[in-house]
Amino acid sequence: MATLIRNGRIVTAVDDYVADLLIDGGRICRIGLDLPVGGDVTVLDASGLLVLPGGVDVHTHLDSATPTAQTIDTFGSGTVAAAFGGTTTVVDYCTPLRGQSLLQGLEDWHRRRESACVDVGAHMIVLDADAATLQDMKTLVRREGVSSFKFFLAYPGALMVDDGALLEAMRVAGAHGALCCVHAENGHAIQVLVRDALARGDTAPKFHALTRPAILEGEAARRAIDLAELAGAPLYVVHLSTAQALGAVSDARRRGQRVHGETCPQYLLLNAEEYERPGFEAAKFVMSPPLREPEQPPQLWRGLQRGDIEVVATDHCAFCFDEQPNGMRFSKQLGIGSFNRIPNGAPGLEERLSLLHDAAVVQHGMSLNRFVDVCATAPAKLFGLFPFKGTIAVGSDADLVLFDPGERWTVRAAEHHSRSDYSLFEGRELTGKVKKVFLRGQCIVDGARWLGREGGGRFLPRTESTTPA
Ligand code: DUC
Ligand code: ZN
Ligand code: ZN
Repeated sequence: MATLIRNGRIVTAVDDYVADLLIDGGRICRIGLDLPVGGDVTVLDASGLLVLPGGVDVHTHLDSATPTAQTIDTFGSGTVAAAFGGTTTVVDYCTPLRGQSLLQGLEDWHRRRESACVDVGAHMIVLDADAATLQDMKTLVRREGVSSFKFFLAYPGALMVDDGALLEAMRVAGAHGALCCVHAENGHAIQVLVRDALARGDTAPKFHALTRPAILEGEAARRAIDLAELAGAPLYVVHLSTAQALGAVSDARRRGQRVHGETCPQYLLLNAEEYERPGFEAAKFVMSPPLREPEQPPQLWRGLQRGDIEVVATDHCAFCFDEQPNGMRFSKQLGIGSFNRIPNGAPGLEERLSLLHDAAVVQHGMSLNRFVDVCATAPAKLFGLFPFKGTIAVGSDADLVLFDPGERWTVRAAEHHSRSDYSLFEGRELTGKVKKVFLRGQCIVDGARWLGREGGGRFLPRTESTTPA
């Protein structure tokens, strides 16, 4: 059944105009003024609403084992949250178990992602660089549609790769057109600071942040950038949270190196003052990198403004605060008495578009085009999904969001769709709300009503990045 969206204000990364849009067979098939309607077409009036491409969130950890706990959102629950927030494409990090091959890790990930309700792709986390791993990396790019890899410079003994392995794996990625993603924090140096803090009896959640200083993000980012240059590989630095790491990215870009920057709403909108909350409450904000001193977020805003930060993703890595009803395995309570056992991460998939619209467009004067770019188009291009995803054009997937730019609402965990029992942004008033969401032409969200289907999401095999240097 075809659908005609009438009179919406269509916004892409480059255009902003009022027109009608015809969806058929899951694709956008016509855009124009006063399009004629046949009898079998559902007509929807979108006057006063923005018509945006479905959001593309390229940084999530759904149903994933982390060094301290299991993330609480399954692909089912996490992608329902995504959909209600206007995100129709998720690229999730597949974490293989230690000792498991990358291909086996991907097979397990595919089993878990079957419940996805929006379209999903996978990045592969690489833990070492033995011959089998390097061979699997090539197979992943050529055969499995996994065209990006992530390396952790933090979490020694769990996820961290050493510099030699990083260089070797980056060489393979670079030679096969894959993008290298890096978590930039110096894991060994952090280990020393954590050991000293615990020895002093400094066990409260705020010591998580104090043992992961900004300088160690800057150091790791510079190191990763230098090694990527040596390896001839393009680099994408995830979740930038400091001027130090951003400076490394900006310097490299100025030299002409292919380095891209991502940040997340929490680093733009929150700061380390959250760690002063009483009792264990501060654990809600324990994530890596941590929230930073109040002088850092304005620097990230400047990085976003000048284009050195191209993507805003969520790093949705959700846990519960309370033990009940989902059990200790998913709970921040694991870290009572030792900050280094608090699961690292927080929910955020559902609020990204509205938070960014409110903070960037309404408060910081960002254009709607750039808003669409950082939330959908740039990530789709960088991660080999464009033009099927990330834009509104004839032939593109009909992943669309009808968005009311004037509606005010308040973030409440009690109303969100993640299985996490809290929100980093609880009580925040936002301007701009998702009204309807289409996934390949199917309306999956209509106001507060869920019309999607568990398993209705498809796997997205990805190609090389289409973003020029
Ligand atoms: N890094 C991430 O990218 N996500 C969750 C935790 C972490 O350290
Ligand atoms: Zn990370
Ligand atoms: Zn992450």
